Amino acid sequence: MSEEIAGQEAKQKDYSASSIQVLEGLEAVRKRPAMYIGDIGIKGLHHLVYEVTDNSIDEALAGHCKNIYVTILPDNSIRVKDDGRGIPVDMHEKEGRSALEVVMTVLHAGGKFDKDSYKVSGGLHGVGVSCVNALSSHLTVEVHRGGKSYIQEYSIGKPLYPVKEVGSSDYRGTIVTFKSDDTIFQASVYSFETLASRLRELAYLNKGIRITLTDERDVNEDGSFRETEFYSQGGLIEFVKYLDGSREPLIPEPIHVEGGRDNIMVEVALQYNTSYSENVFSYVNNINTIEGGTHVAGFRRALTRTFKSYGDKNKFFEKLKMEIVGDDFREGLTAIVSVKVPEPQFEGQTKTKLGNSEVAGAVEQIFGEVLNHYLEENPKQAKLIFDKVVLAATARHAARKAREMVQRKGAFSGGGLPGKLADCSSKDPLASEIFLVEGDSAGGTAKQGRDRNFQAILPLRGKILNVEKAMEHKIYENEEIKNMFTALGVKIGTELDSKALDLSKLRYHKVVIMCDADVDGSHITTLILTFFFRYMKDLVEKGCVYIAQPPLYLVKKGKEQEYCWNDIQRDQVIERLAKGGSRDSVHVQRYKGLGEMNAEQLWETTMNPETRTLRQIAIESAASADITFSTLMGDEVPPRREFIEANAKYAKVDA
Ligand code: 0RA
Repeated sequence: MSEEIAGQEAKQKDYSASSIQVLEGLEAVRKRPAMYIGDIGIKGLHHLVYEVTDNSIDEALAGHCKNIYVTILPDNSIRVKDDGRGIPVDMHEKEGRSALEVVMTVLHAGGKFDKDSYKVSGGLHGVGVSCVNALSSHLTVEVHRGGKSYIQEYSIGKPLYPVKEVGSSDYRGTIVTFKSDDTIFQASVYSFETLASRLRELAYLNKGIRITLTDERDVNEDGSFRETEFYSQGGLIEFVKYLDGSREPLIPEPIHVEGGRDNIMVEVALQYNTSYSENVFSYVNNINTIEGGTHVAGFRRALTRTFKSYGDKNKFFEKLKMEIVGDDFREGLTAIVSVKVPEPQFEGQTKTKLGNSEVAGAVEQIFGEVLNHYLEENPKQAKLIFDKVVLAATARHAARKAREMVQRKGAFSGGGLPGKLADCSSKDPLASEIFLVEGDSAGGTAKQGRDRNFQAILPLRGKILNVEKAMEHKIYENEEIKNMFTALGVKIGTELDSKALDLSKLRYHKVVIMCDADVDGSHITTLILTFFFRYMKDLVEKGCVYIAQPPLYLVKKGKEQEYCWNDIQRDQVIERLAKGGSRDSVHVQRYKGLGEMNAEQLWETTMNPETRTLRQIAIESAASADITFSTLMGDEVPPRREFIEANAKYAKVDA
């Protein structure tokens, strides 16, 4: 490989030496792609787009770019175009080749030319565009700069020719087009929704940037493409309003803070709503820090301290019989904490927890001052918030008692397992699975069909409680929910944090929701998922929650029969079994419920690890998951209708 490159540009003295290094770098990326972009599945695939977009966002944050266009091309190539300054194309002295080529082929070379601005954005892995290049079967970069345009193409990261000038141009900017390498990625098809939700988030986090997403795979009747534009002038204020779109606000406008200290930029927006859930989303350099960190700690500290001292001073807590705690100030709170930090230190299991200690103080001071000012200036709003806080403290007391009841029962009554649970014989959680089954009758079939060595069955009675609308103590009093807690061996709440989850005694590492393949079944699945998302989020984040996929049809002709999971499959099988003859001899059975299958069929199609398909539940974005659940399961009807209408067109055929 080294000879190839050396021959190409022998006139540059250092060219071959630096190129060998480059190739080794890119080779490392191709050998261990997961180390650089997280994984080689659907997530990693989308990550490629974020890596490229982040460069354009950086250019925008430096004040040189206003528009970013992301396009999914018909063959699932991606084009990212911006109107920034264009990547420099002049000779890079040390490397002996064009700066553009260096940016595109050297690991971490991205921001090195511009010492004045630090790279603020950067996907989770922040590896830069050269990684995307290494993982693309083909990539083209086009630069429009100084009245001229330049181009270079690459195959799996290797330049096909030196950067060439291709003509004059009155445009200014960079265009990167790439096709992911099918020999590396397990997936190649992009999801419009997934890209849209990240780009929407980026638009809110970086106000003033216009981001357009176009899907050329999806042509409208008039010949135009499916397209959405994301632009936010209000930034986090609008983000909070968007997140709370289906909740009833407590105060008329979100509280908003923007400031900086020691090179750290801090922005916070928060709103209180009439619900009971806490939704604090945090970002560092546009990365969603799901594990929190010092910025969140600073925010919480300022919130508790400022509210507590204002409440004491104004005698809001006098009639309260219990001590007020931090939790009480966060019920019905939706907040976004976004910081931009020059050298972020990421810690934690998923490297999404900010470690920089100096950030805590910066956030605490900047946010605390503004919050205090807000309370002093807006006594009416302050009163609304404090009435809610006092209620929250009272309810917390009730919830804690209810929660302790569940856990005491779990710990002391003969192993504490629910009577309805048909447990498996294995005691190894890693090897064990539990099926949460809709209804006693399907539960019975599943009990007969299962492999009792490692599969447990817990039948759930009909529609479980909608936790999105219920107060916390009601949730711990609900029979089906109590059963889930005790069967799973999951404890919730500690002295310090009422929502903390203890998974150390988790009894099954696969939790499979198995409901009928009809409207009611989907509703029940959604109710159960809402419960897991709000009360056992860690379990979902660990990838332990799955949805079973029972077949929709059995197509039969004589002795031949085949199960089908969607209409397209069904039609193909009918065609095949009819063998060119009449389709009337072919018999199609539509399964509406699990109950229509016998134990053997249920095992064979839905439960047997050798033949079944499970859908693993992953949280792509905490913010968009929150929107989905609050809109679908919350109180307000109009946003729900809008959501369903907007998504109906794109719902899967087999959903
Ligand atoms: C470094 C320096 C300069 C521009 C960029 C990077 C740049 C990179 C990307 C990646 C995607 N779009 C981009 N746009 C710009 C320019 C420095 C100068 O012109 O003085």
